[in-house]
Amino acid sequence: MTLDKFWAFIVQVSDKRTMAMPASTKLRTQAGIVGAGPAGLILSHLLHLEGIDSIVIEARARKHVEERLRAGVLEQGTVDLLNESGVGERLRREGLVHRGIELRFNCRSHRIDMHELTGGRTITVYSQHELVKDLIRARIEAGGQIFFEAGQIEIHDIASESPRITLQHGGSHREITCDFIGGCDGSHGVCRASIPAAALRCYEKVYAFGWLGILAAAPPASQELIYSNHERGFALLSMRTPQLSRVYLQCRPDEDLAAWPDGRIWEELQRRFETSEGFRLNEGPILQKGVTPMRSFVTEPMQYGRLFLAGDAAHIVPPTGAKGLNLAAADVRILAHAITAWYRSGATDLLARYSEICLRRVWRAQHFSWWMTSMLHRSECGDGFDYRRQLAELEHVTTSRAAATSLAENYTGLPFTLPGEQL
Ligand code: RFL
Ligand code: PHB
Repeated sequence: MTLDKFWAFIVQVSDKRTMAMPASTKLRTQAGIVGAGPAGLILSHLLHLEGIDSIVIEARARKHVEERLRAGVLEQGTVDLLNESGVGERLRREGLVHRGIELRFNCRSHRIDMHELTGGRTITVYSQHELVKDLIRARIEAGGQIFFEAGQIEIHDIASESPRITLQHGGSHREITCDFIGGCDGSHGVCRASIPAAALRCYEKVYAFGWLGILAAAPPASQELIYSNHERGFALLSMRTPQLSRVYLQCRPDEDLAAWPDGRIWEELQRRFETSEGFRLNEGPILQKGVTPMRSFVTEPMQYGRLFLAGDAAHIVPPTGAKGLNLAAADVRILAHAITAWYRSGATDLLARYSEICLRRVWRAQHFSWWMTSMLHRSECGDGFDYRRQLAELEHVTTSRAAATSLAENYTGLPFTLPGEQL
């Protein structure tokens, strides 16, 4: 082959390659954030307020994440964080502020006055998907970039100073180089799985039950949440608005929804909430139903190189303590402080302590969530010992001010900065 023919051949081959390859875009940002759930969106928002740019990459469509029915209870500290960072306008208008909860057992109701016991702390009931809508709108209005419906998301070089995220988006291949990656992609995402297994220790507890949850077009029969321990199993009355009840009942983790027509769900719920005074739930059309299995899970550490895990990507709690979203907010608040300190002064101290600081709160919430779960759910085996033990514990919590105060402090949320922590 002559030299001319050789070069013609090379050009032909490389042309074919270019045609076969999808268009590729290289992007650069300071923080690449995987996941547009509460953790990823709050992180992106907090960084933006500090003048730090980020790109959020989300596997699902915007409509999907804005309609996904999940948490409802926000701790005082989470509400304060959202208000102070300027995204609390609708939350203040539409959120339902609660000063207490009810514990129900032996067909009797006992109110825990959290507001009085904690010196004025409350919780706010506001749908997670409404919060997600508020955060997405705030990011987009501020010019933030969120790539919804991204595919083939992979992260690379996390042990280096320039980690990368590659993905498919809008028909083209994208490569995002950044200084930090926020791994906010929930419990089944790619981030945790990208850390070498030998660098992580995972702790897990799987429960023998789950929750069957419904959203019903029926005014909640109580203004406050009711956690009911019943011999037939646990049940929880919550709400989304004064017209919408959110109700859960303990079921098997693999419960078949087909076996639960609406009539059976209401009948079972009425039994589990019964009181000697004849309490009745308000019934109405069931708009959504689903089953959630329950587990406790913690990854240690929550960091590897320049990848920082936050929220459900790092830890899962059973929902009985209403802590998951609140932990996600607490994680990213610390991460935003740590990243900001690095850009301001090159300080690495907070980044290095990120895991340790978060994990103290995570394990506190793990204990509280496990404790609430074990006090309220029916255990399948045994001769009734567990049930008698639960009744003794509930009796104690509802008659001892010290025990009730402990529940109230944990439920409304411990202060964002735990003793000895300086941010
Ligand atoms: P999320 O909300 O799961 O968001 C992760 C996002 O990442 C996306 N994703 C990916 N994106 C890109 N690439 C990938 N490979 C990806 N894989 C996944 C997902 O589509 C998603 O958009 O995690 P985050 O942000 O850490 O937030 C955690 C909370 O969602 C969760 O802890 C709470 O919902 C837990 N939870 C509750 N928490 C509370 O604080 N208070 C409550 O009252 C409360 N109630 C609940 C709950 C969770 C429940 N279920 C359904 C598990 C009640 C229930 C029934
Ligand atoms: C909810 O409203 O979805 C909710 C409330 C309290 C919990 C869990 C979930 O403990």
